[in-house]
Amino acid sequence: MSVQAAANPDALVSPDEIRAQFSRAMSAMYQAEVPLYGALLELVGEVNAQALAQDRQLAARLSATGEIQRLDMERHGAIRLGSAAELATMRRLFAVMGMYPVGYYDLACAGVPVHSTAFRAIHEASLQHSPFRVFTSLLRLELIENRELRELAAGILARRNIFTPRALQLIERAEAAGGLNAGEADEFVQQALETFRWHREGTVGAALYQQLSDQHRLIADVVAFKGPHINHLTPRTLDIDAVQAGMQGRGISPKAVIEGPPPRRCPILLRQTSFKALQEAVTFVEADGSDALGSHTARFGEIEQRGVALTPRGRALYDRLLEATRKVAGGAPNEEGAAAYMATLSQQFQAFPDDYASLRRQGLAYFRYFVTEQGVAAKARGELAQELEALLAAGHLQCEPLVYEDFLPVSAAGIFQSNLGDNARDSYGQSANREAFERDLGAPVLDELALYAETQQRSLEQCAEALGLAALA
Ligand code: OOG
Ligand code: NI
Repeated sequence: MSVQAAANPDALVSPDEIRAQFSRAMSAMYQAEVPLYGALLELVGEVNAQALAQDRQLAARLSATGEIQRLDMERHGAIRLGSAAELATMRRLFAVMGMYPVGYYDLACAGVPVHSTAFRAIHEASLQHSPFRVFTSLLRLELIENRELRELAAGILARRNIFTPRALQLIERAEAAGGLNAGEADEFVQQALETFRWHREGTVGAALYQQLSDQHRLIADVVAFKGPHINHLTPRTLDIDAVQAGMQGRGISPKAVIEGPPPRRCPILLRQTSFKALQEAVTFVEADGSDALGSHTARFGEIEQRGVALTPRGRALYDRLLEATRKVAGGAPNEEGAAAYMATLSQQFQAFPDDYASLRRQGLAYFRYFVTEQGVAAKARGELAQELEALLAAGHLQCEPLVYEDFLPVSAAGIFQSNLGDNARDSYGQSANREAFERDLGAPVLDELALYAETQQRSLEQCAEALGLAALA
């Protein structure tokens, strides 16, 4: 309990603190549920320590932005929801922890019948406190062709309740009171955790499970279970190639291809790789109450390396080069084509500048600006440069890459597919439907590019103020 809470038990706990607490509780639960996740955390910890020891520049950069302190607590999770009502309540649950829906991801075009958003903190100070995020997908039952099965699935989903009654009460309490006190926050974290827990017992019989799974494995994963079990938690590494190489040595076998951009000196956006979903024993419950043993594969492990956030211009270049790579490679990468794919990817991305100065000058990436000691001294001497470029050149200001906090649709599709086996299909056609998603969510999703631009702008304003200068642009 904090000093403040001890003095006044009614004082509200900050949503950032509730999120940090929840993120720790979630990680502990998942380590107990999936021991391989614990092994992965260990490996990532070792690789990160080594990367920092070997690259002093990297260490200095991460210290300047504060990322070094959040590195060990950095993780994202993913869940899949079954109905509009579940999504709308989930939005309210995450809001208690200061997490808001950012971005819209259409996965149907890549053959996965869901669309998604990412719940996360949106201000740099909150992200610094806890960067925890959850990639949240909503199943699109309307994409199931078989009408009878579609209606059956909708009926099953309508009858389940994925939130505990006390969690719902505490959400209402937080909304009415503007937050939760320390006692309520503790209880909220425990109650919210229940929604993401793995349940061994299915909600349907073995035959119906098979039928759902034959339509799409993901449909069975959502419809045949009591709740949206967390399906992976992903730590952040500073060297994904080293972790990928180290995984085999620990009996973890990763997918063949790392999603996202190729290895670079200056990492951009996000690179991700996963290990295959585990086959887990489940119990199916028949209509007559008898049960049958079966198995289900859903939960997996993933690691990621985050790089600088790109501007709309940088993102357009990224999308173009990725598409060109896939064209040359003849589609999404598979196991046999992995090496050739990576070679093509690296070749295509030679067109993407790989030093921070060019990324900044060409308006391809976002940065944060900081006043240096020389800047403070120059101000005291009255010798301060006045313009941004001159301030940077004189060493009065320093800039650091702004880290990408979101996801990538093509990568996400690759992660989904690596866990769906051979019955994955090509596409559900052009069926992105952001309006429907926002209607179901009960709110618009935020534009991630606007958030990065705001953070960059705030850092410029802080520098101008600290140096007593007119606005910097
Ligand atoms: C989510 C897959 C996408 C990512 O990090 O892009 C993902 C899921 O399997 O539910 O995890
Ligand atoms: Ni993920």
